[in-house]
Amino acid sequence: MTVPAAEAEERARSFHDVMSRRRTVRDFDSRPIPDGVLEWAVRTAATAPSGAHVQPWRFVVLTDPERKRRLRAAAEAEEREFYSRRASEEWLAALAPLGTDAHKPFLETAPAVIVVFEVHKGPHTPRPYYTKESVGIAVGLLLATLHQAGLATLTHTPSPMRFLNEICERPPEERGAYVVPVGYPAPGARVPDLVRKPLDQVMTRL
Ligand code: IYR
Repeated sequence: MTVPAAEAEERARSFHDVMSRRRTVRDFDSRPIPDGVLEWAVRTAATAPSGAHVQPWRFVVLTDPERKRRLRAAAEAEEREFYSRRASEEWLAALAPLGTDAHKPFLETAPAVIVVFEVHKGPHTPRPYYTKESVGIAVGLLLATLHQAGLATLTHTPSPMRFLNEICERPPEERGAYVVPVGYPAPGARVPDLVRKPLDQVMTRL
């Protein structure tokens, strides 16, 4: 891609201006996702660099209400354990400003939920390298594309995630890594009052 040097900063700034308006949303309405958007978002995610170009990702798009209901039930069971037993006091205190709890209605109300799997070595899959890094970059591109198309996302990470294999019909060499509800925000959806760190706190020049 050639961009004249004189336009480089402006191009970078305008992408920043779009991305700086991305917020994680937890309340979705049932407005459908326009045709083709999810496919383009997954195609874009799959342009991510990956260790040895093994492309160790699989994106499972759930739109069937019954499948989403099962996903919600299984995720909420794990989250009840997390909030009542597994999480330390320190962790719960860090989450308090987000107002999260074991209820995950967005897994049903969002018109689509993309479950992202990391593909590990299996009978028909090569050994991947830097799997977490590769899939993390792919998910970043997925979120950026969906935001650019005007859709909201939530990066949800129930833990542990083994239950995702059965619901998504994926083999054991694939491991659920991210659950990403996608849709339009519900009217009046609220987001926490967050501040992003200024450049001098995130960038060092030497
Ligand atoms: N997975 C839990 C808890 C949770 C953990 C972190 I770190 C967050 O940033 C948000 C939530 C949940 O989804 O509620």
